[in-house]
Amino acid sequence: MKFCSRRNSETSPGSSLSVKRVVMIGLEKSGKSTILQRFKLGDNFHAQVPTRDDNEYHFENIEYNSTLMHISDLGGGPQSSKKWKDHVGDADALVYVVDASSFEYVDIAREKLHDLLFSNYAHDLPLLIFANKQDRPCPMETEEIKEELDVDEILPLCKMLKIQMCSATRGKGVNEGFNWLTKIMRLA
Ligand SMILES: Nc1nc2c(ncn2[C@@H]2O[C@H](COP(=O)(O)OP(=O)(O)O)[C@@H](O)[C@H]2O)c(=O)[nH]1
Ligand SMILES: [Mg+2]
Repeated sequence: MKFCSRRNSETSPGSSLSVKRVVMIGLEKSGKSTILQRFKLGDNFHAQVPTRDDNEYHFENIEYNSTLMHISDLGGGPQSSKKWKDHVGDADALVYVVDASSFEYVDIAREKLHDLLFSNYAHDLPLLIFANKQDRPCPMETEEIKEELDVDEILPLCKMLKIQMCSATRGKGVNEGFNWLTKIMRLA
């Protein structure tokens, strides 16, 4: 898939829309596609909306808060963290999705996130971390996610960082996260 070449400060012709490129990553099944569908469809979302094969890119243009976001969901299969590095270079912001109900995979989620940020491919970008699946029993909340992902260590590598608890299936927290992101990107 080709990525649009519009950059940071560009505005859409004839409007005051600012155009931003957002890259969404995270382990397979963390809920990336569901978050994107929920954000796109709002209350029209229903859980049966099929999410894409994780080896495929999923790409949406979504206008929100006077910002036209080109959001690419890069997939999260075993090989995908290699391709994350190829695609974050042009990004204006990163969204990292974690399944907050999965204690089993949170170590891998931390490793992949740190690996990407310390690789210098994704330097000094706003980072929104969605702690998804808050509707499931005993999910990790903000403080626990902060510890498990060792957020203090990656904080200096990001322009700004926010952990947003959400449930994509219930529609809680998704808009709040993107609300923060659009505000931060407009300041950048
Ligand atoms: N309980 C619960 N399940 C979710 C939530 N978000 C996604 N899922 C489910 O998790 C599975 C993986 O979601 P998907 O969006 O395909 O993950 P992706 O591989 O990261 O794109 C699907 O069965 C979703 O219905 C959530 O907020 N709560
Ligand atoms: Mg997906």
